Amino acid sequence: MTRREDRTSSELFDKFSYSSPCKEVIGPEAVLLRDFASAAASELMAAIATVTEVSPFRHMVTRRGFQMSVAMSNCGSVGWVSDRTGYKYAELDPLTGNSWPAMPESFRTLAEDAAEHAGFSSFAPDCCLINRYSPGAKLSLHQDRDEASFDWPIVSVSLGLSAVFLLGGLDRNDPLRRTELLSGDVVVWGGVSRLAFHGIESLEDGTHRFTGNCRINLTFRRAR
Ligand code: MD6
Ligand code: FE
Repeated sequence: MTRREDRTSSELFDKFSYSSPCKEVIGPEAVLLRDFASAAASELMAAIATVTEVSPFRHMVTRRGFQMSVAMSNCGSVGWVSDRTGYKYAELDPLTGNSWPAMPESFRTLAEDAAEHAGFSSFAPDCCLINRYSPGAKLSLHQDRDEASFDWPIVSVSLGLSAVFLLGGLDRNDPLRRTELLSGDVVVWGGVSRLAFHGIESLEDGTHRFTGNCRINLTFRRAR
């Protein structure tokens, strides 16, 4: 850890160059805001229940026909979906044939505040992908690259059971940094890390007061 006196003034003014108690740098322009969502967690859980009554969690299939271990839903003006034609953003929920539920205000406010806090101003997400991990579920190393522009950051909120987040570089073979994400933690990344490879290790068994035996992740993006 660099001592404050050791830093050059340009580093001090670089909003991404140093960690503070609640802001941990985990990569270039990638920060972990520990506990940022904890105060809102109950409200978020209630909103997740409301959204998923309308657009239920489901296991999507990949282009190759494999069923994903993570169950997913969405809210916002578009939703991220995967099927035998590939990955895309869709205005309608393929399961219900209706629009996705609107993004709850509690979701939007949290995502915009987190982005601002991390140094990305004016983030206006139009999609929130809701991921549900049961023990054994995982997300293989991937890039988030289905959005129209990579100029906007991604805000990722963890609730319930903890998980190990893997963050690499722009090349699939770059070394991975492992970070344990706990309930209430928020990861924000963009800029030079926007297309970094990342994933979630297989979820360990456990019980959490908010979610029971699962982890829920909210991933906010500007898709269009
Ligand atoms: C998850 N997150 O945390 C999966 N993508 O369950 C992601 O895939 C992700 O956390 C882009 C940016 C941040 C993320
Ligand atoms: Fe991702």
